[in-house]
Amino acid sequence: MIYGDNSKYKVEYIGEKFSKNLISYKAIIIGRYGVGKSTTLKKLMEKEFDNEYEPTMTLDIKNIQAKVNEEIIQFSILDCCGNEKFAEQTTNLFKNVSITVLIYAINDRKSYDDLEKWINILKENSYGNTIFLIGNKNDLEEKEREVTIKEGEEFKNNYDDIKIFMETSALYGNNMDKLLENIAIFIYEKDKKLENEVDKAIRKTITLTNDLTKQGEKKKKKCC
Ligand SMILES: Nc1nc2c(ncn2[C@@H]2O[C@H](COP(=O)(O)OP(=O)(O)O)[C@@H](O)[C@H]2O)c(=O)[nH]1
Ligand SMILES: [Mg+2]
Repeated sequence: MIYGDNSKYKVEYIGEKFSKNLISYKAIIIGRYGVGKSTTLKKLMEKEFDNEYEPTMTLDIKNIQAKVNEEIIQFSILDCCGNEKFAEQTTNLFKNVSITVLIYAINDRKSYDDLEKWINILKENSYGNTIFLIGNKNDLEEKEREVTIKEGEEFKNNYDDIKIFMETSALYGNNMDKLLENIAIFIYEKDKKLENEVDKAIRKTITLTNDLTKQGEKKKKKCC
């Protein structure tokens, strides 16, 4: 889907794992409070990795490895706080992010109206970041809907940085496999582009995931 046809990719999930010898790419989940960020991460992990998930009040980070076309890739997914103030204060979170999963809820107009604000925060604090736009809670009845699919598509079409738009239900799992697959494929393609070995070596030393884990533990900032 991300490159028109995902059938040329074979994606297998290895599981929750971190290896120092692989570049770790970073994905972050953001959006207004209550849109389903934590539920999305929970469902992604449950669905593909059969994990026990314990929700946490602090920043949640999952390190994931997958094989795409027989090549092992590694990425972390961060469940961030749905509060712009928190996001502004912790702008380090957005540094070196490869993918932002920006979520609104289809029954929450405010969460859709807030999207531009989030994009501005991202633009100010990250570079080369690709956005996957998600309209969550599409299991709800039509009468509860406050944002149409067309509006989601239109928003996506207005921003070059947004590569994907899809509606999901984190509660029931609709499109969760597609979301994870697209993250893995995007990371695989990005990894392939990093052909310059020097560039790779520099990036390896960044070991963002470690830094962030430490940071999260130190600060014990509360997440919404
Ligand atoms: N109907 C429906 N409810 C959802 C969905 N995803 C999350 N929720 C509910 O929305 C509320 C907020 O979800 P949560 O993941 O905590 O939102 P967060 O603040 O963005 O992390 C919870 O009561 C969830 O059960 C969904 O896809 N459909
Ligand atoms: Mg949450």
